[in-house]
Amino acid sequence: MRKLLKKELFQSQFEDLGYIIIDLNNPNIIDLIDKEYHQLNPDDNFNPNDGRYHCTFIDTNIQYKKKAFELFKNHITPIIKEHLIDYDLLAGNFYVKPKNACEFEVHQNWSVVDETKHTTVTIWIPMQDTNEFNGTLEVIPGSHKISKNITCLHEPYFFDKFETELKRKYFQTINLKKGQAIIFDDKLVHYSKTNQSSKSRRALQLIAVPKEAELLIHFIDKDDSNYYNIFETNSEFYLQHNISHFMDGKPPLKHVGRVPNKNVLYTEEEFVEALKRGNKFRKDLYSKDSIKTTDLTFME
Ligand SMILES: O=C(O)CCC(=O)C(=O)O
Ligand SMILES: [Fe+2]
Repeated sequence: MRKLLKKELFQSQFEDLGYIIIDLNNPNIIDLIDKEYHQLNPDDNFNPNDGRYHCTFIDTNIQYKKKAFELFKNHITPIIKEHLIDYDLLAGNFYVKPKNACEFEVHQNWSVVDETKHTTVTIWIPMQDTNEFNGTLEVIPGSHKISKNITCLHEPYFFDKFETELKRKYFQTINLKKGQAIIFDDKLVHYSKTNQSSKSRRALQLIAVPKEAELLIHFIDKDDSNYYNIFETNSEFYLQHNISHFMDGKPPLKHVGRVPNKNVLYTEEEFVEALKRGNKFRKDLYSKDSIKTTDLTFME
């Protein structure tokens, strides 16, 4: 896996922990984004009911999604350029948690490239100070390098058998000030708790991908769950669609490959062991030479 962060110290922190915390070079962008945010009109009004949260990708208003993406491109591209080596913005979301909105489930972000070759990252930027009380992000340091499961819609996570224990023992709360951001490996296990404050907790999530990576999305094959189907994507796909459009696992995209489903569920003991051996584990996982997508069916 190639180097991705320009600063040496950040690169080694990222490899070790799966995330880094940065101070924005220009903290005023949050106020600029805030102004533009108030001009946007998502169908759920940034305030879905039933204790849910707003996520741009899930919203049904395509015009809103396009405007939000323009805003992200304008304001976030300089941050990507400053910190990451040859990365592009793939997609962006506002995550707005109204007061009392529910917990965001423990998860890893979707696999949007061939993860045996490339690392993708999320840049998460809060629009106010965040802490445990208003539902900030919580992460498990080191958890980005211990599983080669493909992450996608409807598939179990490697930790599903012991999620309660996971929440009780292993998370670290990421308290951020307005003007700071976390950049994390999309394989890092993370979640956020209920917003118990009286205001909405607002944040931006930007997904950045290596320029050289082929952009993919994975779906379990509904006819044979021993396999994944792989489709080609691009930024436009995330603007034009939302999850409800491909519940059947058959998105309107070019089919580019099929790989065996080798996902495994760990026990808590295996998870603890894997965390301890994380560095070696990652080397073994990612030392294979590049494989073309069309060859993936033969992957061990
Ligand atoms: O904003 C949140 O609470 C969740 C964000 C998240 O899951 C992400 O940025 O990948
Ligand atoms: Fe996430």
